[in-house]
Parts: sequence; C-alpha cells; structure tokens
Amino acid sequence: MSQYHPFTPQDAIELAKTLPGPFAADANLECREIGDGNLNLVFHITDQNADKSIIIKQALPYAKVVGESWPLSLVRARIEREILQEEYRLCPGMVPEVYHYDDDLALTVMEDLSDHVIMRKGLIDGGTYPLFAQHIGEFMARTLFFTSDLGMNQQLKKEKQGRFVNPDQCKITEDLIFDEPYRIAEKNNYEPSIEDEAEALRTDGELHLEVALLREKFLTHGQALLHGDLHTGSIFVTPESTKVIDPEFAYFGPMGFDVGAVLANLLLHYASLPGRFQDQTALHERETILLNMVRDVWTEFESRFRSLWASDLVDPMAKAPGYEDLYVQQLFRDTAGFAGAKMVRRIVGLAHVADIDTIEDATERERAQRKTLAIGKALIKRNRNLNTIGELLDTVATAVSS
Ligand code: SR1
Repeated sequence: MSQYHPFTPQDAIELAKTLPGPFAADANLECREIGDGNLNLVFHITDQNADKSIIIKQALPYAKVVGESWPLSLVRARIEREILQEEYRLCPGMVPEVYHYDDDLALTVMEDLSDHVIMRKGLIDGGTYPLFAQHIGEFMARTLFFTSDLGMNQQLKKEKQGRFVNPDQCKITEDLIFDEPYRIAEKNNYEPSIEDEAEALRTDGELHLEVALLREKFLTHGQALLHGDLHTGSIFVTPESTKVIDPEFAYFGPMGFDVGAVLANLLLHYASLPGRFQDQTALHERETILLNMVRDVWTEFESRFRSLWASDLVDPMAKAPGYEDLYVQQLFRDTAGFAGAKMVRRIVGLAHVADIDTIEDATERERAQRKTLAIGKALIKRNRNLNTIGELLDTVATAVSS
C-alpha cells in the first residue's frame, strides 16, 4: 500500500517509468507541473525521444486556491477516477482514458489531451467550435439519462449513490454558489466599484427565496450522477472534438446543475465580449455566435434526452402520458436557475473566470460584471416561469438592455 505524499515532478517520472505503457524502456522522460486549477497537482510527462505523453493528476489534501487552512478529503480523487471511467463507458472518446490509478496516493494516470485547448481559453482567443453544442448535448444527455432512475436499474442506482457521496466538494458548491454571494463572507471577492451590486445581492428577498429553492434542490435532489463542475475550464475542445475533464465535484444531484453550468459559462463569455471587441460589427457577430451556442446546447441536449427517453426508458411509470413533458420542463427551469446562480458567484464569490477578469480596461470590466449580474439575477428570479430556450434568451436580452 502506498503512503500518500504530494508528488514532485521527479516522483511523477519515477511512477511513469513503472507503467506498462505508453513509454518504451529507453524513453527520455520530462515532466512539468501544469496545474492551474484551484485544487490539484497536474503533471505533464513527455518522452523526448517519441511522440508519447501522459497526464498524472494528484489531489492535494487542501484547496490549493486558499492553502492548508482549507482541508479537503482525498476521496475526491477516487470519485473523479470512477466517474471518468463511467463517462468513458457512456460516451467513449469524450473524456480522457484512464490508464492507471492509485487511490492511496490520490492520483490518476490518464490520456494527455494537449492537442486540444481549454474551451475558456479557446473562446477568449476567438475560437469557434461548430460541433460543441452537438457534442456536449450528447454527453450530458447520455451521462445524465443513464445514471438516473429513467435509464438505470433503480436499486443499482442507490448502490452507486453510495460510491459518489462527496461531502467536501458539495460543501464548496453549497457555500460558494448558494450561500456566500448573498451575505458578507470572508471568501467573497469583488472589486470595490461594484459594492452597490454586492449590497443589492445581500438585501434582495425575492432573489434569496429563489436561491434557497435552488440550494434545496442541490442539497436533496439525487436525480442523476453529475459532473458537478461543468464550466468551460473543464472542457477541452478543437473545432472537431470535445472532451470533458475534472469531474471531481461528481455526486448524485439535479440534472439542471450540469446543463446550467454550460449555459452559464457561455453567457459569462457573452457578457465579456464588449470588453474584448472595439469593432461593433465584429462584436455583434461574436455575440450572435455565443447566443446561438446557448440555444443550440439546450436544443441538442433536449432532443437527445428525449430520444433516449423513447429508446431506453427502464421505468414503466415514466411512460405515463404527460410525464416526459413535465420532467423536461422542470429540468429546463432548473437549468435556467442554476445557470443564473453560477453567473452571480463568478462575479462576487471566491473563484472568478478569466473571461471577465482579463478584460484590461477597468470601466469595461465593471460593465461586464454588472451585465453578468443582471443576467444571472434575471435567470434566478424567472427560472420557475420559463418554458422555452427562446424565453430564456429573451430574459437575457431584457436583462442586458435594462
Ligand atoms: C475552492 S474551489 C473553487 C471552484 O473551483 C472549482 O472549479 C469549482 O467551480 C469551485 O467552486
């Protein structure tokens, strides 16, 4: 049994040498620690003699973004590895292949995806991903449907729920998304220029009621096995390919939390665009691309989810007339509400997004922050009345224009 210790690049090379593949015995291995996320070490190991490489990801026993004062369970590494294997089974080619793991060392050896780019960076650099909506729609439909009571044996689902109890990671979400943005909290992080917005978030009773309902759903609704952190920093893309990474926040929760995460991060990028484009025609074109992506992600997801309902339903009572439509309607409303909550937290909470934070001009950055909050709050407040993606996009347009 291996004893946990945080790896150095040399430790990562030593481990790589013991693996059956992909490196040859005479490989000349180099290693760089490339982790730029909030929680883990990520080692990129390449053979200088051949075109071969792997990633070793190791969990740290604390949140790297804050330090050792914020301890975190290492169990998340085992959960992340198991859901990667589950997602690989359900959507081959859409997550990195797991080559090896060591739960005591809290590490997973996996496929290197560095021929792709992190989607957040790709969008900031102006990339277009015409197949993204189809890919992510398929990914979410399959992973959510087949881990829910609709698509899997209900007793097996309960057993599986036991393997994906993830309290430390869920607590991060409960605090950072569904609590701290709405009160004075030490970890909150926003610029003084939007103090008025932060104050408004703390005193808006109508908003608090909706956030309380979303929080309750996140705490109690074990609908399907979620990725749990499906933002554009957890997705690798090329124009032809989409790969989902970093599912360490996985747990059984409400489906709309994953779908809402994707929409929220597209809308965050949309809100950042005026701070990135001076030419109004180019700005308008790019905004249209982003809003079309929002529409297409939902539409692709819904169409694939409904196809699975037609072909692979295992719950006989779910065939009751009208049930499918009510189920999808509620899922859409949850998606809208969670998307809004995820936008608000990225402006006033601990962890921000580069889309907004890298806008250099302070006035433009503030404008983007206010725009994000306006969209986020509108989606939260209206979620229980929304029925179609067209209405969601109208809500965005109204929030932006007022
Ligand atoms: C302390 S972790 C902060 C955030 O990073 C992750 O990507 C999750 O979104 C989490 O909320």
